[in-house]
Amino acid sequence: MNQPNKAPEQFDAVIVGAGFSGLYMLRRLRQLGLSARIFDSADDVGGTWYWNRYPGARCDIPTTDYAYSFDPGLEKDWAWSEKYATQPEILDYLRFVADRYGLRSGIDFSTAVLSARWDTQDRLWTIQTDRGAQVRCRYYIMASGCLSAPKSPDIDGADRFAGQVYSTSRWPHEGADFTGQRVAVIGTGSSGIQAIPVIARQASRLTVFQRTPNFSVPARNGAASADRLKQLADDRDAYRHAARWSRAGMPVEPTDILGVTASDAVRRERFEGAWEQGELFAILGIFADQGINPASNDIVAGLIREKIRSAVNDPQTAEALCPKDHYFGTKRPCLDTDYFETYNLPHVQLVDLRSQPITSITEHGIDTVGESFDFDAIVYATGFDAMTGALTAVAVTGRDELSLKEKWAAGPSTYLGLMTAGFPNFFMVTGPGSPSVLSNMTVSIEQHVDWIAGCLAYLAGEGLETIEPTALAESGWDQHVRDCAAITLYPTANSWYMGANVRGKPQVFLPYIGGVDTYRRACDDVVAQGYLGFRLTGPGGERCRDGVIRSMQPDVALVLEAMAEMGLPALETLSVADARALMVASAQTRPPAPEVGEVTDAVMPGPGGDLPYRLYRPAEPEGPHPVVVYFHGGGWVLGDLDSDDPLCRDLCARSGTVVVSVNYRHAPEARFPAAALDAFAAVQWVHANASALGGIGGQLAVAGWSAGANIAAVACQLARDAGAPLIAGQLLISPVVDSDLTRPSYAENGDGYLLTTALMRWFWDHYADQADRADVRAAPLRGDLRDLPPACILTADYDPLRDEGMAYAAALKASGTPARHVRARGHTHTSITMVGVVISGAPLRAQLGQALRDFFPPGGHSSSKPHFLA
Ligand code: NA7
Repeated sequence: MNQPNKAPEQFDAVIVGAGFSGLYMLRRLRQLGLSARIFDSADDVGGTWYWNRYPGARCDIPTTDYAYSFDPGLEKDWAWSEKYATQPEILDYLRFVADRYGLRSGIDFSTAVLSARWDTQDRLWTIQTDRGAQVRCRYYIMASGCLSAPKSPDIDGADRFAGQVYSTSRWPHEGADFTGQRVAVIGTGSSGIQAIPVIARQASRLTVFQRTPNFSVPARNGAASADRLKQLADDRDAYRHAARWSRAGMPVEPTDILGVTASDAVRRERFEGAWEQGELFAILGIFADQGINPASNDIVAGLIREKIRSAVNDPQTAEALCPKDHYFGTKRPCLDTDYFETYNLPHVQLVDLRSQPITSITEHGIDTVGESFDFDAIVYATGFDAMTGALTAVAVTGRDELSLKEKWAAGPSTYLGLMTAGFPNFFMVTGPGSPSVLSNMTVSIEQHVDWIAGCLAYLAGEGLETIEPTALAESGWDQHVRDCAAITLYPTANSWYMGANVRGKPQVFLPYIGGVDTYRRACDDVVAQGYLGFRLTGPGGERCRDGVIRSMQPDVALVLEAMAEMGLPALETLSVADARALMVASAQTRPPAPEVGEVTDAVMPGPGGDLPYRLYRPAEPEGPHPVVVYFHGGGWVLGDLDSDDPLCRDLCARSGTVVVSVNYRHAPEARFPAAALDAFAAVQWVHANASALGGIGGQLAVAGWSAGANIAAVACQLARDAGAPLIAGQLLISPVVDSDLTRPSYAENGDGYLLTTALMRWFWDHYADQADRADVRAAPLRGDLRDLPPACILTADYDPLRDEGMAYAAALKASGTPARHVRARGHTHTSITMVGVVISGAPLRAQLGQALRDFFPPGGHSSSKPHFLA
């Protein structure tokens, strides 16, 4: 208890947790000359390795990599005995570290932090522990682990069982002897899968209660990989550097082989190689697309199921052990030693809770539907309230009485997974929104600790006292975390990554899946930009450079990076012929385009000669269909029927319309207004021949991308002026609608996003004389916008043409023409068209497909008012 009148002890920082994170944090703070104290409820160091002492407990990242790298001397003085060290060995290592750096003197063991409260006046945290002591600190750091708050098993009658009860995450220090006992294990995650084969060696009968079968790979434990040891011996620094800048915190070279396009032989060879290696990041990285493409994932999952079936003798048990309800990797896969083979032992039985659920736990054992079991011991391997459980277990109260639990009621919200708005000077090591559990934890921990230490050093150096993220920066990061997850298969699983294992927990994808390297770059960029998105205060005043660190869609950013690496010449520096050849060559590397019912090439008459066209007919519903006349992009200079083929297929499949893609005349051979006149002629011809094309008479819309959208918009104006044909709608994707290259979006996005200001100028120069550029057939924004077909206009954030597209939507509306604006958030001019490559474009293309459908009221003739505006 605090002595009356005795002021609470004060530190620069209080750290919760004496595991990998807390120990290194304490060392770093001491190096900065800051006073710091760790509180830990355990009576020794170790964190997760203190508590999880169940039989068979090991790390599932090779120990060469699952270790600190901050001190080469430490690495020299510690040698791991195995590829995957056991829990006792890892605990010994952490004890060794604590002693080596004299950290124990800074730790209060057997002391749990109950609450932490921010005092706005004093700019200090008040920490209350279960020992009665209160301490105050400037910085409050939760180094409490991602998987440290055990989840309640949530099973009826759990407190009635009279036998021995064990939990893998709170294993007794004296161990457990199951010799001759009838033992139940509930749960088949990593803990269960590691413990089951070991418990089976002692128990007289072992019954495993499995809710969800899990993918598991043989760990092939033994000596550490000779190759890795050699790499470390040869150049430790290079190895550690590569790990820090890798996707997952281990120096694994990512593949660019796609599962969907690889031959059977390559698939098998890569799979068997990873299976033999016995490492998680190997099996998770067999194909570049296995985490995002269901078909690719199915290949890996299918091969693992083959292995399970061949390991387990009883076909029914094997089938029950085969995971089929989630994509491989979307729940944490496991590494095991003889797990599946254990089910071949006569005294081991699997109970599949999906077909035989538990009704209750009884005094003697477990009752399931149709069967009762008696046990001497029950082992719960039921997992954790992951990532947020330990953080919200402490009553953290920030500014304005804001409680962390309340703030996160709908899911956690953080800036970089490091801090959260409303809680000044409150840091999380590997918090939600950081790579953490998807990475090699030790690498992520060191990065977070180093970032926090760097931040505190900066504050001290600048005479600042508080740091807190802004609401804008935080919501931007949350959005980025969601965007990264959305392009993967991960959110489809009922996993603890999603919070789905804890009843009532909001289901959001908790970790950052963009990669350790990408994440580290974001953290570094925040610092380099003067702590972008943070509000810093101190006696010297307040400073804040507000902003969002990442707002581009992650797959768009990857495409840009990949293209930059290819070092292709800028199109406008090439001759027209070479630019066209480059476009054709790059189209050849595209993934397979979506299937449609039928594709036919033909020609139609045009004002300057025949115009080639390609007709896409949907597989369903049965025709006739409404018809969409589509014009490809390419600045009136480039592009052809192939260039926009994937997009046409996609639009056709999504909208259920016949799409007629027309190859109009190109500049410089045929300059303005040839393309526009061809477009209008094509619309007239398709209208006149709709039935022969399998279309519904009178149900005609136009669509186009970029310069193709320019001539589509012009065709609508010409048709209106001519009084025919009646066009039901215009879908304009990132349209060119004006020749003014001075709008802000040109200044913001004119360089670096493929369509550049220089390229746009090159296009205009080839297409139209200066005098013609104000002509409404070149710049439809300058035309009369009344009585035009309803429009759907997509604009992309990172597009020089963004502002003119938005201006067109606004001007149409102002003129009484119905117009819907679709914002392609985080996209570039081209990314939306990259079907099968830029996955984040799919929901937008779904909106475009729906817009086309909406132009045509179901079962009726087109009216001037589309469905979505009715
Ligand atoms: P996990 O991976 O969350 O596994 C918990 C297991 O317990 C999992 O199979 C659960 O099935 C099962 N479970 C949880 N509650 C129940 C109930 N009520 N009834 C039956 N089965 C239940 O935790 P681990 O400790 O194994 O591993 C955690 C991480 O530690 C691991 O990923 C490594 O990173 C290290 P479910 O899948 O939810 O249906």
